Amino acid sequence: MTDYTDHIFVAYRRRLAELKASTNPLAQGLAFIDGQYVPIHEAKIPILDQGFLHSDLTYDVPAVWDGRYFRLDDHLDRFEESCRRLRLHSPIGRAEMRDRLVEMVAMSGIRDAYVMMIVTRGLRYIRQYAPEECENFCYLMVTPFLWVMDEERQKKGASAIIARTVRRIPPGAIDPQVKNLQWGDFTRGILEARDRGAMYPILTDGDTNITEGSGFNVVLVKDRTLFTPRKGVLEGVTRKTVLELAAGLGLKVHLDDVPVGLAYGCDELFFVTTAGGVMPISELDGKPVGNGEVGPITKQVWKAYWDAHYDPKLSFGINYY
Ligand code: PDG
Repeated sequence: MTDYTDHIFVAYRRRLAELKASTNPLAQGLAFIDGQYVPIHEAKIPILDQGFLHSDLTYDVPAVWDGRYFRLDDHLDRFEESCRRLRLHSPIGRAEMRDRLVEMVAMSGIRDAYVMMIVTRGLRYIRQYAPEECENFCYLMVTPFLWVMDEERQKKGASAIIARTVRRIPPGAIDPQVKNLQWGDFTRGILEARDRGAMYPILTDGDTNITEGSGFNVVLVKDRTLFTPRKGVLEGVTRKTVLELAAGLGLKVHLDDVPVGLAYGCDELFFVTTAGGVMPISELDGKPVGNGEVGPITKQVWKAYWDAHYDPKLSFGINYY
């Protein structure tokens, strides 16, 4: 029986099998640290880096799909803006970073990659913390593609909860538009989800609106309209892609506050992230979303999203060695 995801997953599984059989020593990934390329499993960070000691860093994650970089410049734009807001200065400039990110994928031979760029505050002794005095560090990383939701769950839809033991950290404390790894709230949300027999948490803003979940934006579908929060969330590139595709699918977009009550009454619900694409949710707080199956709009969006990876306006091919 064919499934709406098959045209993507069948070819992906073939490429994954080729990667597993590869004799390239970088096929499991590589990192760029302190001017050197190293195989991913040998890559280490210095313990005095404030990125580790204070989570004083920002990062971004673009992906490569079927040998093509997807929206790399959008990720670099967001990354530059995140660095600016935190007053971080990458020791390598944008053009060099871009070239290295392409080169690293080509060196690894990885056709479907999860790519990470991180700028940290840099080295400083434990309590002698003066952010303005640090020389910032840059780390780049390429690994095989990661799925926040596995194939089986993408076909059937997964379970989620709206967390009630934790809220999303407020923008006045940590700005969610700056991509960060301060996952304290998300981790509590994931633990609550497990306690309640579900996979994924959605966090609220503590004021009856939905924000986002542990590494993804949230989109609700009601009456052929996509609802997703305007503020208090990372402005995801996947979400941007989905919202751009919406008009072509005959869908309206509502970018504003999204009250929790709307989630309980929505027709369909899905999450979006680079590391997994469009992720259908079929159960919320123990009850079916819609009829409990992956809905028709989610399926259309899923297909349009993956097809967009071959659009030359959004992606470019990598010349592998
Ligand atoms: N919101 C948060 C908090 C995120 O971390 C991410 C991406 C998104 C939204 C979606 O943004 P975009 O569409 O630009 O990818 N997070 C992924 C997954 C992290 C994980 O480990 O689960 C990432 O950083 O790779």
